[in-house]
Parts: sequence; structure tokens; C-alpha cells
Amino acid sequence: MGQAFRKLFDRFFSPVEMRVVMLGLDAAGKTTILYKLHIGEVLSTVPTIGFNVEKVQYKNVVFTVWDVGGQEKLRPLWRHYFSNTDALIYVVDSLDRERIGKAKEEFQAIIRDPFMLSSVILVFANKQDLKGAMTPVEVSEGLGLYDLRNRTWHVQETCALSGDGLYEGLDWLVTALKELQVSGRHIT
Ligand SMILES: Nc1nc2c(ncn2[C@@H]2O[C@H](COP(=O)(O)OP(=O)(O)O)[C@@H](O)[C@H]2O)c(=O)[nH]1
Ligand SMILES: [Mg+2]
Repeated sequence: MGQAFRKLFDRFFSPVEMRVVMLGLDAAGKTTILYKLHIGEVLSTVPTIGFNVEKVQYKNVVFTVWDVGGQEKLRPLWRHYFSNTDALIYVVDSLDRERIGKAKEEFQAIIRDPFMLSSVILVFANKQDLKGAMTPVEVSEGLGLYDLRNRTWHVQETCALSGDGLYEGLDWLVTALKELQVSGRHIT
């Protein structure tokens, strides 16, 4: 699995630095995904009060990960990580119907941030192995994706435990990023 991801990133990303932030409510599966990629050592730090950030870098590709849905007053601190972000990966626990409203609220706040307006959006509808999980369409509706205008987005079904769907999702992402670069619409 790790080798497949490294090949994927080699093919599309070098030599430009790519910054990807992966966000979602706690327990969505972000840390599991980060480890499943096997692209480098996961470094975990608490740079500011009560806000844990995980980071993994493979060559020029930097993933930064943290939980959202805590206190709203922490939001301004995210900015530091949003600047020059090429892509947002938003991870949803597809079984957690109770918190899809909360997931939407956080998601909408993130994508409307001025620093995030040009980022490509990949949603992982995670935990598809669990019975009763929301379908990708339900997750899209839940997050309000169909109402977005002028954004490039995609929802991918995943099971982070097995790794199912992760490669497909990131393959979509790097292709979308490459198209933006080629068309010159993407400024990094
Ligand atoms: N069944 C199932 N459990 C998952 C999946 N992804 C993550 N989990 C579990 O969900 C819990 C939270 O995962 P974690 O990666 O810590 O979430 P994070 O808070 O977003 O970093 C852990 O017990 C994981 O093993 C999945 O695709 N399927
Ligand atoms: Mg985590």
C-alpha cells in the first residue's frame, strides 16, 4: 500500500511542494488514514493550547492533520496551516448520522475561509465497512456539497482499516491538482 502511494505522489507531485490538510471531527478516521498511507513518519505536536497537529511528509508532499469540532475560538489558529493549502481532505464517519450536522457546520466554515477558497476538496466517506453507514450521496447531501459553486470536489467511499478507497481518492486528488496547474488556475 505504501509503495503504491509513493508511486502515485512521485508521478504527479514533484518537484512542486504540495500542501494537503486532512480534517474532520474526532474519530472520523484521520489518524488511521495517515498511518495507512505509510509514506513517512507521523509527527505529532501540540503547537498551541489544546490543539493536536499530526504531520507527515513524503518528499514534497506535506499532510497536516487535526480534529475539528472543538471550540470555535480555536478556529483562528487554523489559519496558520491553511495558507498555501492545495487540497483539503475532509474525513467523515459515515456511521455517525447524529453528528453529520456538526460535520457540515465545521466543513462549511473551513471551505469558506479565504485561505481555502482555491483548494480542491476530497471527502472521504469513511467506515463504509460498517452496516448502516451513510452512502456517498447521503454524505454529500449532509455536508451541503451539492450547493457549492465553483469548487472542485469529490466524495470517495473508504474503509481506512483495510485501506479500501484511499488510493482511488488520492488518485482523483492528484489528477485534479494537476489539471488545475496545467490550466494555470492554481496559484501556489
Ligand atoms: N470500522 C471502521 N473503523 C474505523 C475506520 N476508520 C477508523 N476506524 C476506527 O475509528 C476510531 C477512530 O479513528 P481515528 O483514526 O483515531 O480517528 P481520528 O480522530 O479522525 O484521527 C478508531 O477506533 C479506528 O480504528 C473504518 O474505516 N472502519
Ligand atoms: Mg486522530
